[in-house]
Amino acid sequence: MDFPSELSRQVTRVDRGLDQLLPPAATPPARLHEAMRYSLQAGGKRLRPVLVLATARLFGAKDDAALPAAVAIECLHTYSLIHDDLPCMDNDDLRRGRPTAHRQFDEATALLAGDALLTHAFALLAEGYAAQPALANALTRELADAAGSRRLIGGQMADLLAEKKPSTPAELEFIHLNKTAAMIEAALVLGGLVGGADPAAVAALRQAGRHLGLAFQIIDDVLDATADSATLGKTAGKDATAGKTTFVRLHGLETARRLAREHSDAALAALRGLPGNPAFLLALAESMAGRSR
Ligand code: GRG
Repeated sequence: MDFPSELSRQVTRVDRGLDQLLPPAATPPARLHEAMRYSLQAGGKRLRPVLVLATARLFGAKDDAALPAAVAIECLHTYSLIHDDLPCMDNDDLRRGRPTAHRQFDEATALLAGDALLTHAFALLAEGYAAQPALANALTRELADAAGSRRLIGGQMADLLAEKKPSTPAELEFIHLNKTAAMIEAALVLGGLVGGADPAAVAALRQAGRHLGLAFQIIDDVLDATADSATLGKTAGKDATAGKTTFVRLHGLETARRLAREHSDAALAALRGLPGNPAFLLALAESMAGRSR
């Protein structure tokens, strides 16, 4: 398998799906729909939707069966980035190499574009899987759990509270498991559910997602401390400026890199236990561990 060309093929499928499954930019009110597309089409790495497609395919899903779920998770992820960048949270000017949504439009439009993307994610699941109500229900529950107050939103709340006082290692793990790993875990599980994975395989996907998510976040901390804003497409060095506790701050760069490696090895081990040929998923997990942006 030629990983770079396969990855670029999958990213193109996601980009096409995003274009097809989002309301056209001219839909009234056009300013809102333009803002939704502006943030979505700014060109993120598309890791979560590609994980959905690759996992669904591993379990034998037909081409495009997983596309609504893949687009849904990217909509949800993008809403979380738009809201995270708002002045009331991270107050950031740069995202995906472009001005953040509230800089490009205005704060209210950015807030509403985020709200609309979050809502649209669930509409996509309801509409895309209407012919399979049990699957639609399972996908909705999975995404709602991952995005809800105990996971993504809870992780974000804990992260904001952590700006006020140093976090313990356990608090930091709570933040990362929920703010970051929840969506990566959900991507693998959504793909598995679309492909009809059995409960044991879903549990293995969850395990892989948890470790992959932790590795991803530790690498994010390392990159925040070592890379520049142009490479990252977002403001670098923010954690240090905010005085935030990170893996790098708690453990130092060397140990953070080792922990990232350990989590990504654990993710790879869980993926290797899956049926079929997970070569693309393994290569994708490896590339997430070795990423530079
Ligand atoms: C506002 C509910 C709410 C949640 C915000 C996404 C998020 C939670 C905060 C952004 C800051 C951050 C470091 C989150 C951890 C997850 C993470 C590394 C997100 C960025 O994901 P990438 O690198 O981004 O996959 P692209 O742009 O490539 O999609």
